[in-house]
Amino acid sequence: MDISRHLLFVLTIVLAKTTAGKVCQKGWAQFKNNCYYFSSGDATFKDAMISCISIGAGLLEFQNKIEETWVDLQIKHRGYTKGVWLGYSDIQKEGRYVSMSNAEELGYNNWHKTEPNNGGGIEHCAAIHVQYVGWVDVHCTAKFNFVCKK
Ligand SMILES: [Ca+2]
Repeated sequence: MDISRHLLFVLTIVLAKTTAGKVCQKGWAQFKNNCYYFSSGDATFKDAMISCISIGAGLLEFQNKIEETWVDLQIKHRGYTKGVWLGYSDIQKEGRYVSMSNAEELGYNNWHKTEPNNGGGIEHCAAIHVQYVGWVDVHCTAKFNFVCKK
């Protein structure tokens, strides 16, 4: 293959990849440019985090309300009854919640009106509580469902 044909070939592949966008693997749901894995069982915050890392993803963190609304619809249909872990923790400094992915303070947040309240002085992990509107902080060894995002 001469050089111009070779370049055309490469360009075609690059274009095809860009225009096709991201396609999620089997077992993952897609929303815009991200893929989401919804757990079938529950786990502690640490085990949920490890599970997500082991499949090349991270615990769920939200960019905005639209994304949270989509996830909320998914978890309602999956019949999650307790909660869903979020990749946020204040274990380094009480009351300062940061993202597990970059240790930065949250941009978008949706805390329940009385949360985070560090109940009993032992709540350092964030979750969506299915029965509340908004997020709560809870004990990190609680067992919740989780969503991995990549
Ligand atoms: Ca709490």
